[in-house]
Amino acid sequence: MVTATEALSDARTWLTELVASNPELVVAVAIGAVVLAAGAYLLRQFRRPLGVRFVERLADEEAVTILMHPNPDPDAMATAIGIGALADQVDTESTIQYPGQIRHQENRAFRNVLDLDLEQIDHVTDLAAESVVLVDHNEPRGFTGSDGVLPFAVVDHHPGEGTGDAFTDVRTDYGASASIMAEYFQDVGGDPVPPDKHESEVAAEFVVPSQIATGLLYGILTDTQRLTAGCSSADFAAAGYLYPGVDEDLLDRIANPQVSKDVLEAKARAIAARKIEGSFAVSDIGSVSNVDAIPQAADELLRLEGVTAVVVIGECKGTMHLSGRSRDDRVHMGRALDAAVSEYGDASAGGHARMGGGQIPIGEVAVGSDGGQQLQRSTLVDRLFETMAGDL
Ligand SMILES: [Mn+2]
Repeated sequence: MVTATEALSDARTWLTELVASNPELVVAVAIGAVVLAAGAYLLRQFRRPLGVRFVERLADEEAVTILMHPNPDPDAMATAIGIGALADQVDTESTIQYPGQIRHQENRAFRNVLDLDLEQIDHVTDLAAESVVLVDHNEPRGFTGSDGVLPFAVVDHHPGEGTGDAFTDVRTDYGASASIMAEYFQDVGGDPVPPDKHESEVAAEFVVPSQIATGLLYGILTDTQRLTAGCSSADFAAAGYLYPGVDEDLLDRIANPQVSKDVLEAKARAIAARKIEGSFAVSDIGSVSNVDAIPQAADELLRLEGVTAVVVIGECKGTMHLSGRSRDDRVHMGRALDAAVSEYGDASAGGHARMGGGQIPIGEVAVGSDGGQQLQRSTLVDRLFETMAGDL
């Protein structure tokens, strides 16, 4: 009979002899084991939801700047406060900052109703923390020194080359950054807090405060034209997830802000003064006190039945502002505006196919670059019709 001890000792001797005669086999086995372990680790890392990875990165930082794009809209603001709430829940300090201005009534209402603490910046030295989380855009812009900023993280849904040093999540198939943000909460097992409950009444480790859930839902709604355009099923899923936390009274106040007299007057003048040629409309509304009223008047005019492309011209502080909209495949609005103002020396215009804008210093319109000949505003209107029709 062979005892267990003898069997073990035999096996040892066999193994020792094997190793002694084949040292390369041992090395191969060792390398194989290391590769397997590393592979398993990477696979596990890769499989973890992005929200979990993002929150881990966030928790490693002492303080972050959450940076929105110039003139932030509700989607940018909602995503920023979402990240702020996550940072708060992992004890990371955060400051939300933005270049430009918050002027449009919809954006002001969003900020005021939700009582948001947002800081305006002009220069790179204004950034509150070294680690910058970019939201709703992927390359810093709109302030002095923005070129030199290497973001720590990027959370966005716009196409672009921008990346974050530690974390990049750009989902161009999503209608809103707020949808990505909602998914992060979901990834870490967060629960939306119903508006009639206190955060402490929700047992989850992470919570979506009602104010944040409401803001995120509105961010999704505005960036997708109320879930009718440019959205994916992920945006619907995000809205569904947030819904139990949404405060309908707050949502109503954000979604239906009072409109200023200036804006309504500009819209009324745009309708009354419109000139129509075919399916194109151009309207010169004269002087306005609020430049933001001009694009809103253009949006309104485009709703008119039978109209497929519009340009509204308004004057403010010595400058003519042009705002164009097109839902006509024949009209590339950015190019049409660019061609229309090319005559005027200091003018600039451009934009996308569906949306464009331009500015002309008033002096340029009165005295054209063609040797002092007076260029009337009616000439500009004619040129706009011609460039929209592709005749110039
Ligand atoms: Mn957006």
